[in-house]
Amino acid sequence: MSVNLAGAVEKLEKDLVLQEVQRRIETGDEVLMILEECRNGMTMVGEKFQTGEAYLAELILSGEIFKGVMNTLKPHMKQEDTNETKGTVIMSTLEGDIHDLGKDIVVTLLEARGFKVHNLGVNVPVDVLVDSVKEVKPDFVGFSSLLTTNMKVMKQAVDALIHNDLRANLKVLIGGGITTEKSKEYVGADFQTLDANEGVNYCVSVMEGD
Ligand code: B12
Repeated sequence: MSVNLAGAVEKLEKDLVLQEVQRRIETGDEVLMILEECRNGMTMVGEKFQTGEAYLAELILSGEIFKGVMNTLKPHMKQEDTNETKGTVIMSTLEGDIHDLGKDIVVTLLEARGFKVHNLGVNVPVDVLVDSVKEVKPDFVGFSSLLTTNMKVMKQAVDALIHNDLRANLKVLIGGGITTEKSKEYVGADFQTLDANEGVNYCVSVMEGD
């Protein structure tokens, strides 16, 4: 019998979530569909946190459950059969924000599609990002952001790239729960999405010159 995955994540039923994810893999369900359902559950936990029905401990637990889901799904993500690097990406969550689950999905999918990814981690200061761009000369810079307060830091980062004459040679993409088309304009990014796979498809299409 099929279990409501988002509901099980919302109720923080770790064992049930992991069993169901395993069962869905065995029955041939799409990895990205499974991920999306779990993400919906995380959003529900977030809503409960906002209304005071859940506490920080529940947020932490939901994060641990999601990491377990990722560990189960990772070996089943399709690896593109190529030795050629499609392009280079620097990914980070900037200063003030430590959410990394979405960022790490993007990193995994990019690598699976043949991109070389420099994952700078979380809470990354703008000057560290700029130094890394100078050194790596990536085709793309990706920011993941889950906090409204982080929006201005992403803008500072793009401004710093412009100031250092680095912006023209790369595309900036942003994603993560709080980002919107409007924030893309504010930050000065080229692309925004709430869907990791869509972000990867964007990178592929830029590299293919579409
Ligand atoms: C889990 C969680 C945590 C965990 C994070 C664990 C971890 N290792 O990441 C912990 C417990 C640490 C945490 C802490 C906090 N959190 Co929190 N957290 C969440 C929660 C429930 C889920 C986030 C998540 O991982 N979702 C699943 C992932 C897969 O989704 P995603 O990030 O959106 O990623 C997808 C896409 O957006 C896309 N994507 C993501 N990034 C990128 C980047 C690029 C380039 C691309 C192309 C695509 C892309 O790909 C992914 C898959 O498709 C959210 C609720 C929510 N609505 O999101 C709150 C939430 C983000 N947290 C919130 C808050 C307030 C906090 C705290 C301030 C709480 C506190 N009082 O301490 C702290 C902040 C600490 C800090 N300085 O960063 C608020 C933010 C509100 C706001 N608007 O600013 C939220 C929205 C909860 C709420 N509704 O109030 N949190």
